[in-house]
Amino acid sequence: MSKVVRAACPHDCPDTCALLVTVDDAGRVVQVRGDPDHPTTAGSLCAKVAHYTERVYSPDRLLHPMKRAGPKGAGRFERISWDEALTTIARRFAAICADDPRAILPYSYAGTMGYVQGGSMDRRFFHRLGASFLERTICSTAGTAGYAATIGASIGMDLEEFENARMILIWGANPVVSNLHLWRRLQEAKRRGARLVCIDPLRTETAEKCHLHLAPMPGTDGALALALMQVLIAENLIDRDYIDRYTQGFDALAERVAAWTPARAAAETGLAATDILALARDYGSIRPAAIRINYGLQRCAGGGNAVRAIACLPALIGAWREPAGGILLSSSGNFAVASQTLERPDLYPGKFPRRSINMAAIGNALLGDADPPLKAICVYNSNPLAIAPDGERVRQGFSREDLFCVVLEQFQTDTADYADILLPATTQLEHLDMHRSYGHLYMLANQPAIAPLGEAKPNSEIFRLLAQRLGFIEPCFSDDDANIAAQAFNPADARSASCASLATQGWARLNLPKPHTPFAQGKFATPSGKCEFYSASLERQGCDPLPCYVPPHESPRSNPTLAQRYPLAMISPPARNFLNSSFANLPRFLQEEGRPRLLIHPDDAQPRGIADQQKLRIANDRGAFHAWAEVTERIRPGVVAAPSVWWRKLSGDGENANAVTSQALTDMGDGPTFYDCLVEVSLAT
Ligand SMILES: Nc1nc2c(c(=O)[nH]1)N[C@H]1C(S)=C(S)[C@@H](COP(=O)(O)OP(=O)(O)OC[C@H]3O[C@@H](n4cnc5c(=O)[nH]c(N)nc54)[C@H](O)[C@@H]3O)O[C@H]1N2
Ligand SMILES: Nc1nc2c(c(=O)[nH]1)N[C@H]1C(S)=C(S)[C@@H](COP(=O)(O)OP(=O)(O)OC[C@H]3O[C@@H](n4cnc5c(=O)[nH]c(N)nc54)[C@H](O)[C@@H]3O)O[C@H]1N2
Ligand SMILES: [Mo]
Repeated sequence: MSKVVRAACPHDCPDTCALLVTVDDAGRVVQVRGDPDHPTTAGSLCAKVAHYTERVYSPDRLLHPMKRAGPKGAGRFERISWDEALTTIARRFAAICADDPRAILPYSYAGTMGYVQGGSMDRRFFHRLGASFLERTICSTAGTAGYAATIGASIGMDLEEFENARMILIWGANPVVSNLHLWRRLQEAKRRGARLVCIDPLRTETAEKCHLHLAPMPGTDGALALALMQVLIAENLIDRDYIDRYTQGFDALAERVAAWTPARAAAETGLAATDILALARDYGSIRPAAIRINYGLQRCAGGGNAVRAIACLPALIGAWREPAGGILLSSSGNFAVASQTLERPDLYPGKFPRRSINMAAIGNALLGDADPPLKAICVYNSNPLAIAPDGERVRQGFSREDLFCVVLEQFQTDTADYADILLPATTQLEHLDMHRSYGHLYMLANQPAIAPLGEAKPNSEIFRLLAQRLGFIEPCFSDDDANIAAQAFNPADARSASCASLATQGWARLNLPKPHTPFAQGKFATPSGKCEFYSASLERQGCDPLPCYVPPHESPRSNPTLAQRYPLAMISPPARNFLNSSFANLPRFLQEEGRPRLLIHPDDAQPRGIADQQKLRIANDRGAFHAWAEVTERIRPGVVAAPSVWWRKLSGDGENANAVTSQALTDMGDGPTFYDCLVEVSLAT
């Protein structure tokens, strides 16, 4: 008899789908499908996860512990036992700790977003060890900080309400590719007569289906937002009553934006002033008005302030009064995650002051920026050799002979090639986990459907075993996965009231009213409880109390000298068939993507003698990579786009788009600036 197991998609995507996994009598998964009853998933999956069995049963899965048997990076390994692997790691870590444990760094991100496999036993282990803390900045911290300055927390519109909006701004977001289950709602809104506007330097699959597409230069969204506010205020398209009751600092904001005429913003953004004016008038008059922003727009110098400014818009027009009005960046702040219990930062021994390393500058940290220097790195749930900026520095850092490198992986990634000890990790169908979402309002439980393949172990188990080897006797190190899962959501918090039913039902909506209109009566999560146009707490930290425009580090306008040599602004947004660098090694998805591409406008291609499908070299002072030309008007002039993230070793010349991206950080949140990157493009020789 086959059985159906309730699971959750673990990947770094706002949709966090509820899965139904069918297992046959022989204990083999035969189908993974979307739960038809889950309101967001609604029975459909993206093309990647619909073929999940190809990932789980891939012949390329790592199934045994291994140690390096060749030079770093060569990818030559020999099989060892778990005992040898764990003993080696424990011995090396203990030796480093005798001196200063901060020389050890965990490096992890969202390969799985589950709390059991990515936010509990691992953290407990490194905290107790006294290792360096990792600032997990690689994706969203700029936008999160900017949003929090205005709204107070990662709380916004309910995704399920978008279909009722009549004016929708899709801003730095490409839901057709990266948020499919929102896209369904947006199409429904369109059918019901909503006006859809997309703001993106690239005419994406999403932009193509909107009524209007505005293509600004990357990193200039802050200027656009300030100009929209200028028009709204100047033309009195604002909700004075909402502003008076529920916001703080309106007069100061009005003064700040007064000079930001559409003409001024046009010069910064490369948009037409008339388009900016028309957009402001539409946004100020059509109700309900919803904004979907995504992290695409905050990967540049001014990313924090751009999000901060955009987040002011709904309060100005009183959009929050209606459930289908407001803005959504992330829903993660709605969940009562018991992070202290899960992660136990209190276990830090305290012999040395805490030291943090920013994962977005890992190249520099490994090459001497860190004091005390790093002697060991333990990578799990991440593939820094492919995804971290300034790839050549990252490669040099991981090539250090004196660096002890442990990697927990499902596949032989670019990073795995640099491991001294490589440990096989289970996939979501083989382990237990507990999830929240950053797009919708449901908690999800993931039950293991099958036994681990080969000798693979869950991350949680690997860190539990390492804790034993290092003699950590605190009771939290004997928690099994079910114990940890039960600790994930704080049961004392009213919002998690439904979490008791999670294990059996697979998912549960947070105990929030439906419809959910979080800020209809103010109650923002800021210190003042109001929507803070003006932030006194940022002022106290020496920051600008009002949203401002921070130009890109690298753009023809902000850095004309650099632009003489490198005139084109490069973005490297998600490729549809990859999820960051996950899935980018599996035949089906590689076949779909074809080969690394660079989208370039005919006006930029022609003077460089570039024709469609020719092999290109994309370069700046940091490095170079190769891709094949797609000459198209879908990308605006002055900008090129390299759909990402390719594995380096599968990219032909061993380099991907991160060869040219920089380790410079954002204005708020210390985030990476992947899309703030000048390059020159030429025909490959
Ligand atoms: N298929 C797929 N889905 C994914 C991912 C994936 O790699 N593949 N990644 C997941 C992850 S990690 C995340 S963080 C989320 C969100 O993923 P994001 O990386 O935010 O990606 P998108 O939502 O695709 O939106 C990015 C869009 O912003 C545009 N953009 C780039 N620079 C700018 C700019 O300066 N201004 C404006 N207005 N737009 C700009 C890009 O052209 C792109 O179309 O998606 C998740 N979902
Ligand atoms: N140029 C460029 N670079 C980018 C981006 C971009 O748009 N352009 N996007 C950035 C963004 S938004 C993000 S979030 C980062 C993402 O960067 P990462 O979080 O590093 O994401 P992935 O590249 O998907 O790598 C995740 C790895 O975790 C592994 N994994 C999955 N589940 C498990 C598990 O249970 N156990 C273990 N041990 N391993 C597991 C997968 O096999 C995979 O190799 O990349 C960033 N890099
Ligand atoms: Mo991300």
